[in-house]
Amino acid sequence: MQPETVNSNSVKLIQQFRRKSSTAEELVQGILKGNITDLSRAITLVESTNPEHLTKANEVINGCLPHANKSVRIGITGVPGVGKSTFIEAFGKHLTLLGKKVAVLAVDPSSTISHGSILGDKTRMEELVKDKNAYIRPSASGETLGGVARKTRETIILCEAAGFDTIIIETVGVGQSETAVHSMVDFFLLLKISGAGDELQGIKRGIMEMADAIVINKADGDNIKKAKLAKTEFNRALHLFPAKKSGWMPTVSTCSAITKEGVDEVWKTISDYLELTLSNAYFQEKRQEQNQYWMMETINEQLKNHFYTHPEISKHLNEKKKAVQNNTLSPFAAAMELLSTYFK
Ligand SMILES: Nc1nc2c(ncn2[C@@H]2O[C@H](COP(=O)(O)OP(=O)(O)OP(=O)(O)O)[C@@H](O)[C@H]2O)c(=O)[nH]1
Ligand SMILES: [Mg+2]
Repeated sequence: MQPETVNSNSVKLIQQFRRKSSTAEELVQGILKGNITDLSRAITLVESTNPEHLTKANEVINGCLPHANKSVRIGITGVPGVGKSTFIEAFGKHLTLLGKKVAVLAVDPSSTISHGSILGDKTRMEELVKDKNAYIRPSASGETLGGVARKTRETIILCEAAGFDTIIIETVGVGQSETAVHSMVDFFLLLKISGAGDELQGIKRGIMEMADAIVINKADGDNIKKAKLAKTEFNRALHLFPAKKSGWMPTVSTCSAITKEGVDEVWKTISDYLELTLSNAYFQEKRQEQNQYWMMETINEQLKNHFYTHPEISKHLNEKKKAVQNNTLSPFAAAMELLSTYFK
C-alpha cells in the first residue's frame, strides 16, 4: 500500500489541476500578463511525457514565441560545490535590484530524483526565492540529457514571454550538459575556485573554449591571494586560445558569492559583451544558429526515440548486441539488419 500522505497529496494535486485546467489560449494570455501560476502550469505541460500535454504545450509555446527572445540568456557552469547556487543568489539579487526580472533554470541530467538540485538550491537562494522579480524553477528530471535540454529551451521561451528579461541556466560541470547549455545561451560563464597551484589541471579544454568569462569564486578570507594568482594563470591560458568569432576576448575575474565582492563586475562584463555582440550582429547570428541546431537536435532525438521504441527493434536489439559481443555477427551487419527491420 502507498503511504497515505503521498497518495492524498497527489490526488489533491491532480484534482486541482483537472479542475483548473486551462486551454492553451488561456495559458498564453496568462503568461503574457506575467501570471506565475500559468507560467508554472505551462512548464509542467512542457515537462510532461503525456502526448496530449505535449500537443497543448506546443500550442502554448507557439503562442508565446512572438513575445519571446527579448532577454539575455546566461549559462553558468562549474563543478559541484564551486558555489553556483550561492553565486546565482547574489548575482540574481544584484540584477533584481537593477530592476531586472530574473528566471533561474537548471539543466541537471544527473538528478533522477524529482526536482533535482535546485530543490536543495532553494535553500541556498533564500533571498531570491522570496523576490517577486525572480522565478526559480527546478530542473526537469529523470531523463536523457537531450530531453532535459529540450524542455529547458522551451521553458526559456515561456519565461521570456512572461516578461523575464534575464534567464540564468545553471548546470553542473560534469558530462555533456555544458555543451547543451552553451548552445542555448548568449553568454557562458565558467565558475572556478582557486586550487592548489596548478589551476589548469583537470579543466577540460572544451569548457575553456566555450567560456565567455571565467569567474574565480570564494575569493574571500585566506583565499584572496590564491584567487588572484589563479586569475593571472587563467588569463595567460586564455590568450593562447584562438580569437572568438564573436570578437569577444573572454575575461577572468574574482568574486565572492558570500561577501558579494566582484558580483557587480560580472554584470558589467556581460553588459560589455552584449554591447559588442549586438553591435557586430553576432548576438542575432548566434541565436539563429542555435535555433537551427535545436531543430536538428530535436529531429535526431525524435528519430532515435522512434527507432529504439519500435516493437521489433526493442525485441531484437539485445540479441544483436550479444551476437556482436560474441563476434558471431559484425557490428555493421547487426546494425544493418536492425535498420532494415525498422524501415520495412
Ligand atoms: N567562502 C565562500 N564560500 C562559498 C562561496 N560561494 C559558495 N560557498 C560555499 O560553498 C558551498 C557550495 O556552494 P553551492 O552554492 O551549493 O555550490 P554549487 O556549485 O551550487 O554546488 P552544486 O549545486 O552541488 O553543484 C556552500 O557551503 C557555500 O556556502 C564564496 O564565495 N565564499
Ligand atoms: Mg547548486
